[in-house]
Amino acid sequence: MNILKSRLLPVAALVASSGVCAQNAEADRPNVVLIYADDLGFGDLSCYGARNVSTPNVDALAQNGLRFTNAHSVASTSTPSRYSLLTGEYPWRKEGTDVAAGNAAMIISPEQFTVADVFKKAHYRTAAFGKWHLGLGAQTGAQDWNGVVSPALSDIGFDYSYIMAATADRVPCVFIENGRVANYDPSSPIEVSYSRNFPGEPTGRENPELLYNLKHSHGHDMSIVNGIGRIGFMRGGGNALWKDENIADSITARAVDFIEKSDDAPFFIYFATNDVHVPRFPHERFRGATGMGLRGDAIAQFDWCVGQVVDALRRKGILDNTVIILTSDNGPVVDDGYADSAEELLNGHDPMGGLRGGKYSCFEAGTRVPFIVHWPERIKKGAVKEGLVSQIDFVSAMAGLVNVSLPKDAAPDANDDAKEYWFNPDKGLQRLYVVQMASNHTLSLRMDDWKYISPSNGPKMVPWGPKIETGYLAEPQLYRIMDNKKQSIIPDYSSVPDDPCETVNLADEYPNVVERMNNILNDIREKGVAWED
Ligand code: NG6
Ligand code: CA
Repeated sequence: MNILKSRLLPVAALVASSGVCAQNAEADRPNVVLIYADDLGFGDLSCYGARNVSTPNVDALAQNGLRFTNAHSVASTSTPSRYSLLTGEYPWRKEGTDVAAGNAAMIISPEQFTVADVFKKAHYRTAAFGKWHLGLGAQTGAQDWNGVVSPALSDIGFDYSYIMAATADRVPCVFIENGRVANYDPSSPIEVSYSRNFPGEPTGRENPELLYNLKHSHGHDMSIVNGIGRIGFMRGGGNALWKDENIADSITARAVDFIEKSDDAPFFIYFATNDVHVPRFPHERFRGATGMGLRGDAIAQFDWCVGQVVDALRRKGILDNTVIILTSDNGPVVDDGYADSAEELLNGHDPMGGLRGGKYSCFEAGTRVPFIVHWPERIKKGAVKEGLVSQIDFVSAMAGLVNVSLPKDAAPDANDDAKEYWFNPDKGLQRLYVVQMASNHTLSLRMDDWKYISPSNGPKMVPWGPKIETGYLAEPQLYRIMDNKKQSIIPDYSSVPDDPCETVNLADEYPNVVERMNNILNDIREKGVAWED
C-alpha cells in the first residue's frame, strides 16, 4: 500500500463553510443509504447547474450536506464501476468485469469481502434494490430462472435483495427477490439466451410493428418486452415481467418498506435506480415534467425516488443519523440506443456539465459524477468540496464510518483514510490521485493539476451510435485541470492555464510530466500502488 495516499488541502478549496457537530454514541452507528443513479451526468441535477429540469429533493440533500465537484466513478460504464464500488478493487485486476450480459455468472465471488460484509461485521441489516449488473449464479447461461438462482446477493453480504439481473435494456426483464423471480408465474416458465432467439418469438428487428412503447435507434432489437426491444432473447415470464413505467415505483416501494420495518438494527441500503439509463420510460405522472422528453422526465422521476426515501427516513425519525450518499455509476449519454428524442429536446441542457466526453469515454465527463453526502448529525449545511474523491474508496470509507477493521486483502485499492475526506469537510484531506477507466480499458490519471490519458488504439468517436468522443489516441495526452492543491508531487508549472474541458494536449510540451505520470500510473496498474514521493 502506498504511504502517501491523501494530503492536506488549502482552506481555499472549501468553497463554503462547514462544521462538525458534537459526536454521540448513536452517531457511531448511523444508517447508510447509497443512492446510485445510472448514467446520471455531472450536469444533470439542478444543484450542479442543470437547465430545464428541477431536482428539489436532491438539491435539498446538497443544501443540507456536502457536495463534491471532483468526484469520480471508477469506470465510464456500469459493471466495472459497480464492481469496484462494492469491492474496493480496480476492475482491470479481475477478468469479466466489463458490461455484463443478463445471464452472466456472478462476478463477485462469495469469498470476496464486499461493502455489504463491512456492514454485516458491524451487525447492520443490509439490502439491495434495483439495478444489479454484476451477474448471478455459478455459471454464465446456466441459471435456473424458474427456481433458485445461486450464488446470489445473500452470498456476498446482503440480507435482502430485490433487483434486476442486469439493466432494463437486457433480458431477463423480471425482478429477482432473494434469488427467486419475484411474482413468478408458473404458467409461463422463463428461458434466457444471449446467443439465439427462441423459435416463434418476435424480435425488434423482425417485428418493429410490435414496438408500441419505444423504438430502438441502435442495437436493442432482440426480444420484445412491454413493447420495447431489448438486448438478448427471452421467452416466458408472464405476470412476472416488469413494466418499465413501474420500475422506479417498485424499487422505491420496497426500499421504503425496508426502512419502515427497520426497528432494531441499523441498516445499509444499496438503492440503485434504473434512471436515467435506457430505455427511459418513466411513469406517466412524470411525463412532461421537464419539456425534455423521456430523458428529462426520468431525471424528475429519479428526484422523486430520492424524495420518497428521504421522507421515509424522516417519518421514522432517523434522517439526522442516516448517511445518504448520492452518486452515479458513470457519466451521461444522450442517445444510447432508443429513439426517445433525448437529443432533440435538450434545449440547452448539458448533461456533461461543460466537461468533455461522456459515458464510455476517457475524458472527464465519463467518470466525473455528482456526489453528495448528507448526514445532518455530523455534517453541517451546504459545504462544497473540490478535492478529488473516488468510488474506489467506498468499502474503506464505510469501514471507517462504522469502525470495522478490514480483513487482510480486502479492498486492495481503497484508501484507509477515505472516511476523512468523505465525511469531514473541515479536515482538508483529499485523495492524492484518481484513476479512471474508459470502456476499452484505457486508463487516465488525475493528479495534482494534471490529467494524463495513456495512449490507446481506438476510434475517435464511440463507434456504435452514441455521439461521444472516446478520448482514445495513439499518443499520450496531457491536460491541465487545476485542483487548487498547495503541494505538487509531479513537477509544477504554475503558469500553465486551467483547461477543465481538456482542449489543449500539452504532452509534447511537458514530456517530463508525461513520463512521471505514466510511471505512477504503471505502478498503480501493476503493483497496486506502492510508490513513495
Ligand atoms: C451498450 C448498450 C447501451 C447500454 C450499455 C451499458 C447497445 C447498442 N448499447 O452496449 O444501451 O446498455 O451497453 O450501459 O446495445 S451501462 O450503463 O450499463 O454500462
Ligand atoms: Ca451506467
